[in-house]
Amino acid sequence: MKRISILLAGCAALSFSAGLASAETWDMPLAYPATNFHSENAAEFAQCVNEGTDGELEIVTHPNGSLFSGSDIKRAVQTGQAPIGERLISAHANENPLFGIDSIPFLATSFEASEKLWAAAEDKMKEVLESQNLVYIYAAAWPPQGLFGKQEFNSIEDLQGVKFRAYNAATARIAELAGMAPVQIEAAELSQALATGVVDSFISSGSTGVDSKVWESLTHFYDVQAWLPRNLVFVNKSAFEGLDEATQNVLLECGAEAGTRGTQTAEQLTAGYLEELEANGMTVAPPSDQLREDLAALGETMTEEWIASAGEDGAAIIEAYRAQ
Ligand code: PCA
Repeated sequence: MKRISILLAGCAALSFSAGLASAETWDMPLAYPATNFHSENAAEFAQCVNEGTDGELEIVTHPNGSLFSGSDIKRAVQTGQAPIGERLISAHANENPLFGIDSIPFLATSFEASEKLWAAAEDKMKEVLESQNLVYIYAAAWPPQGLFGKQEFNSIEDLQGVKFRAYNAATARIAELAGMAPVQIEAAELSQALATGVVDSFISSGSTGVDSKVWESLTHFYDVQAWLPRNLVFVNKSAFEGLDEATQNVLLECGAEAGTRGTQTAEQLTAGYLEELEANGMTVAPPSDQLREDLAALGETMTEEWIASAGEDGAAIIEAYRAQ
């Protein structure tokens, strides 16, 4: 009896491994909620890959930091714990200043400018990622970044002492320069941090404002349009190299489409997010001249700091961007 069950178990194991050899499933951690446009775009990308490979490579997205928290996604993909993932790349500017190129205040403030900046930076970005065991698949922009709060901010003076949520080195540096106390918080924890008073201000897009229903805690949104950060999708290099060429090409082609589609969607949705903030009772306004001037001065300081930290490669990208 015992022998028979061992034999049966052996057969089951054999047929199971034969199935796996022909089709693979990749879990794809995402940091933002399922209904966020980046997450929806990633799901569409996954479907494109599933269809393009006739189900040979199935990508399953896991939104809202459910598989890995946002801050752990990049490392998870680098080390092969996850084969593919999406991450706000500027959150890793401490590893390489190049990752922060999309978050230099007031360097590229429109979708058009953001596309130009990215075009100037993309090759170098691919190179740096490759040196970290990652293959670049696509990047998509967030809507322009504005300032959220629960009081009027008419100048940088009004920011003094405010508890400020940061999501990368640039937002932490802004806090520091403006005399605020920065706390690093992932978007998935933002509502809670606002509700419990851990923070009461932050810089982000209307998209994240809506995702986090910030009107439950905050009252003001200043449409500063400071920069347009990007989410990047990358694959573990060994996982990528383990695929046949046709499958690699499907990933890259679906990725190219997803990058274009993601940024276009961000642009189409930008105004609607601000309307939604307003419809939920928030004051949505452009910054006062004084606040704009104060933030612009801070942006100049940070641009200089970035160029100094990013060396020749950084300077070359800025030059190429400005020459376009
Ligand atoms: N939302 C993300 C990053 C940029 C954005 O608009 C966030 O706040 O975490």
